[in-house]
Amino acid sequence: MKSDFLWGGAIAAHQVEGGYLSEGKGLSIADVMTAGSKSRSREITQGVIKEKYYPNHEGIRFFELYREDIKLFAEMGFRCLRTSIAWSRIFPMGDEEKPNEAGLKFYDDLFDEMHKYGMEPVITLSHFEMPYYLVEKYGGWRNRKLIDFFVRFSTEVMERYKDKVKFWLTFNEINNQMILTNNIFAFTNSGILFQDGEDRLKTVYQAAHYQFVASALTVSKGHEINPDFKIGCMSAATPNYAYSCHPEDVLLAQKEDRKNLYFTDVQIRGHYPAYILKEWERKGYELDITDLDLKVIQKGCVDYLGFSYYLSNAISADSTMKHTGDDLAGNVDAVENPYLSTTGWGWAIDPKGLRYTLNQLYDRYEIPLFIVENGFGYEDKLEGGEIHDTNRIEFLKEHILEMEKGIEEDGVALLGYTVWGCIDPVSFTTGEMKKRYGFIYVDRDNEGKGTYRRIKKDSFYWYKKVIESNGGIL
Ligand code: BGP
Repeated sequence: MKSDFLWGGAIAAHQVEGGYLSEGKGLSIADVMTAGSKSRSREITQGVIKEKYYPNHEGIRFFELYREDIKLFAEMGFRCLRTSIAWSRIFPMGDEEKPNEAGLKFYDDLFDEMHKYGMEPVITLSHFEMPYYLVEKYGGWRNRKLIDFFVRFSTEVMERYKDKVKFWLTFNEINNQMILTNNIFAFTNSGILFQDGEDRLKTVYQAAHYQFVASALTVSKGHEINPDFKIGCMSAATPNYAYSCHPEDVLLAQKEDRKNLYFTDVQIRGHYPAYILKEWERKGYELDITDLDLKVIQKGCVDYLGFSYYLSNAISADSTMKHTGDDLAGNVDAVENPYLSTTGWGWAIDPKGLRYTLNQLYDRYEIPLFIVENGFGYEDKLEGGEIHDTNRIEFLKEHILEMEKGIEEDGVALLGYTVWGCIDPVSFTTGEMKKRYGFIYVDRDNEGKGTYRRIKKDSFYWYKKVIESNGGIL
């Protein structure tokens, strides 16, 4: 492994910060989502309803405790920390002309704290936390005006932190919104609430187009602000395997892959791929895409591809098989993979899928990759004040091994690896606290009760050694 390989961890503002109205912050879309569970989806409410419980309001109080947490990350030897800037801390409503200075100051302090320990900030500009007002007033990313609001925000923060942040990501898991069977994804990606009977796919294609333009403008502006910036896109990489070698399964798996790859195709190659244009033609979609938009997209190609990797899917065209349907982890055409076990939340555990993904993406794009999320959600148990998370260690070890093969045997250019939820965050898909990912346990339960005390898990000491040995000792 190269000596500058960025080992670290990843979190997102809305899942850890709390302080949801502190220092002038406005409501974000994450602040109107209740807690769900494995079987019950999170509810999206109209504004904040007094009687309901919203786990992101408190998060894990990182807004207050970040100094202590960063110190713990530094103890593990993190070379970088990926987090996001909550848009609604900077522009509380989203459409203001002037930013909120107190919000800007918070991130100044946060980045200074990281640098104190030689930790490189890797910053996502939009991680499921746009200002809620933009949903109420403008309908979220349905509206072209969002491009200007986002670019105002991204320009403001890139200017402000031009000497503190080098690595940026534009939209987190931008491709998640293709999961149309569950309402939360279009909402968290794009602030879109579907109306009855609307053509959801068309709406999402339009919203994604505006985001491509906004992302490309951000990349171009960012390079003007500081030519050393590395600005990436961010995709949820879930490879789709054909369940069998039946050509129908193979073709369907390829079609499923394209639902993800189309996003990176546009952001990396700078134009819409033929298969998408054909699909729109077949469906009779006439989207609001101008010639100027296409030029902007062509000019603002990203510098690297950041991706999350948690699981793979097995795809079958056989309608008599049991499909996972609208499972949060799943895909309408996905079936159980008989060769893989799953996490308690039904996500297929597939370390080799990480190597497959690295190869698939690097072969296709030949630009640097960055694994900005990978992790194991598990209901950790405190035993006499300790947490023996051996299954998490096993999971990460297997994935890192495959990652190293991808670099050493296949020649993939990889910038770094950040473990998702390095300190237990609020789960994104379910809003639960008990779906834990961290090296550091946070004493808080699903109802928000607890001391918020931080406790090092066994994996904390293990990851410290991994980093110390630059991936040599796993
Ligand atoms: C990704 C998100 C993260 C994160 C992770 C784990 O989709 O980018 O925000 O939470 O998945 O998901 P969950 O928290 O639902 O287990």
